[in-house]
Amino acid sequence: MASKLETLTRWVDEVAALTRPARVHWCDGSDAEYRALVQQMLATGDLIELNQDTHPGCYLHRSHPSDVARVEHLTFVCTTDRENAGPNNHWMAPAEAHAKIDALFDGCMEGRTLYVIPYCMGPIDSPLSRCGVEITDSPYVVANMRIMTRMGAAALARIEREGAFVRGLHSTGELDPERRFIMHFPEELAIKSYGSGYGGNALLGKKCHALRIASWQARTEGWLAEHMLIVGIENPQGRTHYVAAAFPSACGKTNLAMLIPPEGYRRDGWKVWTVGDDICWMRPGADGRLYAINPEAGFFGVAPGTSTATNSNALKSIARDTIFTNVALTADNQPWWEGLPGTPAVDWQGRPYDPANGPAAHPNSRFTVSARQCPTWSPRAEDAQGVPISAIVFGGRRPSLLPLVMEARDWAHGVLMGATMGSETTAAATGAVGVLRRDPMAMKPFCGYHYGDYFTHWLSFDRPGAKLPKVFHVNWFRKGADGRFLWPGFGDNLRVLEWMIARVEGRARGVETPVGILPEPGELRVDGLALAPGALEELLAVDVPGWQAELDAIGDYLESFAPRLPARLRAERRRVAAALADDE
Ligand code: GTP
Ligand code: SPV
Ligand code: MN
Repeated sequence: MASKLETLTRWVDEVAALTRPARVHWCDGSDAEYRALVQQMLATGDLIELNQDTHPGCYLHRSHPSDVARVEHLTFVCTTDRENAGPNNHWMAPAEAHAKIDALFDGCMEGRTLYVIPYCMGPIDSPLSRCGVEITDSPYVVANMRIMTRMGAAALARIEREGAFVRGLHSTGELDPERRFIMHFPEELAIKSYGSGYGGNALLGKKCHALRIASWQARTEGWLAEHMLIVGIENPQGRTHYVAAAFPSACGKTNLAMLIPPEGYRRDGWKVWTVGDDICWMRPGADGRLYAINPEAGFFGVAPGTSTATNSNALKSIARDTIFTNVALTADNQPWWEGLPGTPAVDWQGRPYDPANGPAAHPNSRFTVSARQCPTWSPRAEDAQGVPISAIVFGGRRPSLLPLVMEARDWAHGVLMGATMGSETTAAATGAVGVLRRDPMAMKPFCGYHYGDYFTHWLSFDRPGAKLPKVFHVNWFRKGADGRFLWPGFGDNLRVLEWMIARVEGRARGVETPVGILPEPGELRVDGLALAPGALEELLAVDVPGWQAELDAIGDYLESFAPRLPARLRAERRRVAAALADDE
């Protein structure tokens, strides 16, 4: 019988025959390999050295100006049966997709190095982890994958043991937006990405594997692959609850995962532990609870807005050994973005800074850093069995209507809350910014199959013996009449998490409303908080006519997934609508 690695070497040979690189390099994941790659990229200009006195081991990468975000309109899920991709995905027949993209790969690596990157998503010894191999011609991708995944020899050994791995093929190509595709073949556990060097399009372990392909695998194997942060909240008595939260791209996952408790809470002994900031894989344990791992080993975080005031943990994490992408520079070559003190000298495209050209840093500029550099990195973040989840939180940017926090009455109601969440779009994907769109479970760009089947899968976790987390919906982005945020957000979000934990432990009563359970007046700790007069009342109000209109919109949206919409979800929406009608 052929060795399990022979399958891999045969695939590498096939890809090399198609792409015709000058060299093939198998990545071992060592420090020496990383240093050599950095030196090579400094020589070619792919990386620019930052001020090594203030930022040792830090470099800047400037992407092509047309290649700065995920491209959802060029992202395809290629299933044999079109229905299985669902109305939530762009679809192409597998044979057509392979033909189209293989034509682009033909000879595309001539004169370049083909890198083979074996990687493991999740702790190397965890039964929840899954492996993949990315082939790429981009040294920038290799360097980022080294930070974001467990890459190299250990992953290769696991692949040799298990045999199974996700195949990802990537080439930067000509960076021509007309010749750019991100294609997924869930039935083949394969990904092909051409024409972009940007994060979610090119670091295939991240969104392509750990969400689109993994969500498909998770459905067949009985687990969940979600666009969620994982954070541990330790109370003054030393008890830690783990919370998983799904917010759409650029809506606050990294910030919540690294939250700094407000002064009063710090004094009392509250602590926050970071387990993950973007992706969460969960499955039921023997005790019926959901256990979660972070499949990633690093953070690919949004730079703008990161400051001592908002996220000093992130700022401390990125003080050394970090790759910055599309940020601006100060006169003494330090990385800079909107939200930091000081002034930029050079913008993200390398031009002398001129406010007439827009922000100095690209709004979707990013940092790539090892999770181990985070001061609040959880001692349990690499537990093979994962951490037990006490609460699941959904949320998005909703300038109106959605209260600061509400709790679902049960799992089905929670699934409805997640399935109908919406958010204003952000710079994390190309296209208009600030438009409300529905983004179920923050997975609209990432669910690798039909949303109707996905909702059914979520509902299926409610079964005998299950001890499911409580489900909440939050909104840090409510605005007042003056257009300003009503809630200070960031560290103060712990006040809302404390209430959730009190609910989980049965210590807070809450008040039942037709749309969910809200904090009773006085249950939310607001000492030391400077809120505008009336802001708290507004944040916790239930606007019945507004909700009736929302429920109508939700109904129309859910029906877009008929005939695969689970009846249970339709019934749940009707129940909430009826409760609202009774309330009038
Ligand atoms: P992705 O990496 O794209 O998935 O994003 P993310 O969900 O991790 O978002 P992140 O935490 O990086 O935050 C994105 C933006 O939202 C930043 O500009 C933050 O400053 C801002 N933000 C985060 N949390 C809050 C909050 O509680 N209130 C307000 N007003 N803004 C916030
Ligand atoms: C997101 O857009 O949700 C990100 C960045 O986390 S990317 O890796 O591009 O998906
Ligand atoms: Mn994300």
